[in-house]
Amino acid sequence: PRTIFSGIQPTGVPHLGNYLGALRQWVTLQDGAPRNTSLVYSLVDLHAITVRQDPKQLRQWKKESLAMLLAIGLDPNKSIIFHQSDVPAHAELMWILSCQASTGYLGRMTQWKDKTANEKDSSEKLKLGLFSYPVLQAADILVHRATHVPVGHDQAQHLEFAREVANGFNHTFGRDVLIPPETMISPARRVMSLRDPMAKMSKSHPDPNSRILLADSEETIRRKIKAAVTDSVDGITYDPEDRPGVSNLIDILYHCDAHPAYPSQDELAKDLAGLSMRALKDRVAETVQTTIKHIRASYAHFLNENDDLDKVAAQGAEKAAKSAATTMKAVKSAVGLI
Ligand code: AQP
Repeated sequence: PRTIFSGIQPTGVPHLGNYLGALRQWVTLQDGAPRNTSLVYSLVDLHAITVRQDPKQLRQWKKESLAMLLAIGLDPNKSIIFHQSDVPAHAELMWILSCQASTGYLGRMTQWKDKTANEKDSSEKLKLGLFSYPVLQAADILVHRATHVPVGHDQAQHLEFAREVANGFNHTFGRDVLIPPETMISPARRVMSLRDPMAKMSKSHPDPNSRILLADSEETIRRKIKAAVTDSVDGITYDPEDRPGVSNLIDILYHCDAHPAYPSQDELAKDLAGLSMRALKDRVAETVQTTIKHIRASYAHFLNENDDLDKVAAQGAEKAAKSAATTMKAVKSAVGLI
């Protein structure tokens, strides 16, 4: 049997990078799943609080993110959809795994190093939760005995850590309690920021024009893509190294098509070679609009269905708690807690 697990932080309406890099794959996996597959998708609110959040804002974001998971096509009858903090086993397993995890390994995580490099103030301000973020992520995955984890490329290192933790635990306690999961990276590995094409598109970047949200209006999509940073070289070519802005737009165009009509971005770029930058941007905006317009409409509908959202969350939490309980029993027994 296969178990798919993945998560997204409820820190704002998901963007095009989240969609092409992860969420679209969640839906494809759900819709094409053979009978013996379980699908578990979490809004990882405990991860969201590793940086300071405004409580009112966080509550609103949790609701919006849940509405968005339904809008993209996740079906609560086929997938378990739940808020991470509703299932205490995640945090409980995290503690047990923390007692196994090496601080040296955690300190080498790129995300930690990036975030600490940006933190201009003293390390007094850096929180333990941010450091141990990958341990919680490992617990999320392992507690549901996930065999496959669909994520964007930025999570590959954390997944490697999760495998290491699972193998380490099994080795220490001499039995195969935890399952080392396989990483599934989507073809759209890394959608870049529209304002800084060397950085990934992210929810937390201070400039809202750096990302396209799945709820953006057609006009907003056009405006943001028009303002995307490119270059002044004549003609269109695909060259991520030297022309990151243009190449990101080509990547977006290429990956918006779930079954790309071209064998590679290079081939697509050859067909676009004669276009002006403006014409390329118009074409990208049009394609993005076509890709997300149904999601936007569906999102507006689900956002107003408060009772339905509460019901989905409650049912999801109940199923997720059941899925986690089996693992917790085996883990506690292995460690000697029961
Ligand atoms: N730019 C991206 N391209 C491809 N995949 C991406 N993912 C995120 N950004 C890109 C994938 O989306 C899933 C959810 O990730 P997240 O909740 O961490 O989203 P985020 O936008 O990365 O959020 P933040 O707030 O900006 O977080 P930080 O600052 O931690 O990056 C994951 O599968 C991720 O790979």
